[in-house]
Amino acid sequence: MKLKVITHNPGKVREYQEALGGYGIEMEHVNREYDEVQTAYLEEVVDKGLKSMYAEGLRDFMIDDSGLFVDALKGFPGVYSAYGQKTIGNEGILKLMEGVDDRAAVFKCCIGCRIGDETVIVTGKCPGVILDSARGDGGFGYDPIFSPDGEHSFAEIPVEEKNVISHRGVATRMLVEELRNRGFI
Ligand code: ITT
Ligand code: NA
Repeated sequence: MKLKVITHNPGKVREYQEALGGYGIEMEHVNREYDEVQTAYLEEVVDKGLKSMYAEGLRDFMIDDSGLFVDALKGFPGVYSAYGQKTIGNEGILKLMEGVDDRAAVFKCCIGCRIGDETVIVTGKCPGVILDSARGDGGFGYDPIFSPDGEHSFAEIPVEEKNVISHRGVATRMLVEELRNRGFI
């Protein structure tokens, strides 16, 4: 089966290929954007995105809206994570977190998939902490400042290891489960 991944982010496509390739799903990168509604919920962004692209005539595709939700920042950057990355970046988040004791944060990934007439939407989470400084040069986005165990950042571990625990890894396994239940794989 071939699934189009609608994203500007090749890092996501790499992670999906790594996670879903073994199930005979081939990912095809479609580098474009879709209308992202303004809302506090990733699920709503994904649901609306699926509908608008289906209306455009797209078939057998998936999107993922993800974000880093920092407790001490009341969930910021959250649904604004892409904007936060482009503007203040990792240095900006570290600055906002200077001297803050509560370092807790959670990465969330909502995947929406439309195959034939069926829609699957799942959300995976990965709790962790914001480090004091950026570490590692792997991964993408907020990976250097996020640590699932308080020690290593996501940018310091190989993608196969990140997939085992990451929000996207968790969401991907939920997606596989759903696709299996519905007989697609
Ligand atoms: P598309 O919307 O085109 O798919 P994007 O990178 O803008 O790509 P999101 O809106 O889903 O994707 O991502 C929100 C931000 O969160 C973005 O800046 C990413 O860099 C960051 N992000 C998402 N998943 C991440 C991960 O696994 N590790 C590090 N940062 C991540
Ligand atoms: Na997005």
